[in-house]
Amino acid sequence: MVKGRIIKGVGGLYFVDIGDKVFECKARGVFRKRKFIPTVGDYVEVSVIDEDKKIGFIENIFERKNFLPRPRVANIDCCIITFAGARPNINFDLLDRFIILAEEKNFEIVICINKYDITKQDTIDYINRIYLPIYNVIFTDTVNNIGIDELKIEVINKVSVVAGPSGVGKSSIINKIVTSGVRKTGELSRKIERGKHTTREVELLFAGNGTYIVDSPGFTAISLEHIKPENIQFYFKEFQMFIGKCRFNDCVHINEPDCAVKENIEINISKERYERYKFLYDELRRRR
Ligand SMILES: Nc1nc2c(ncn2[C@@H]2O[C@H](COP(=O)(O)OP(=O)(O)OP(=O)(O)O)[C@@H](O)[C@H]2O)c(=O)[nH]1
Ligand SMILES: [Mg+2]
Ligand SMILES: [Zn+2]
Repeated sequence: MVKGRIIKGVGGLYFVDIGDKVFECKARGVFRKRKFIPTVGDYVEVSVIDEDKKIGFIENIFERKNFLPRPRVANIDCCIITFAGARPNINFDLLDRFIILAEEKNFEIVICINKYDITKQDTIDYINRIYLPIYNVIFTDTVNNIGIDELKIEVINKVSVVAGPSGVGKSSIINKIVTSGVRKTGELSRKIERGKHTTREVELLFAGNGTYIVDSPGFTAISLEHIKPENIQFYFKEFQMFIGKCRFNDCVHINEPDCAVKENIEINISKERYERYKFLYDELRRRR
């Protein structure tokens, strides 16, 4: 038996990277019987059927540390939340929703603001004021290769998923990072992708030893309905050092008196992020 990692799955066939080569494997029937679907990113044990033809069977799947249903990937380390500084303009409500989802999954987070070449100074200042104190923010420009080296350093030895709205340059960035497999970019590829009804194939793209990148389709909306309104506070990173310091143990930091979170607005917590917290809390409460 050899250990490896599923990097791609196509119609019941799994490509397993075992270090120096890639084996084509089928999964043992037991997985089907248990309705357990091997997933890109899974660490597996493979029994070799043919060493030369590189064919084997997946015998065992190791426990996952996390799982993302769309794109379907297991064992993600890092999420590169990607937006464009312009064209399309940043929707900050959507950005915060991406952040909340990534925080909920416990992914490491990098905020990537692409199209730096056409980004207005006002937008740069806003992001630097609101997000730079709490997250790792990297400005990139795939036309002039700005910020790409910085991003490469962040992803070394990790599996990183690049997520964000459509047209922000996710595939363009990935093409600068990966060493194999060119991603489709631009308008044409988007049309093709939209027109297809089949599930888009997910793949761990190789970007150097132990380093993999996963592309994803553009998300225009993010649902947070599975999160209880009173839990949304735990996914606002800058609130965490004040939670537990309010007068009431179950404080949700909206109307309660002596609230440590509210007392820190415009000191350690930006008004803009707090307002978006309130908006999301209200929205999730109304839906219950
Ligand atoms: N000005 C500018 N344009 C860019 C930059 N990066 C990408 N683009 C352009 O933005 C458009 C969209 O790029 P893609 O890489 O396809 O975007 P995507 O996020 O993968 O889009 P989807 O696959 O639809 O989700 C293309 O026309 C790119 O040429 C950049 O840094 N600056
Ligand atoms: Mg793309
Ligand atoms: Zn409070």
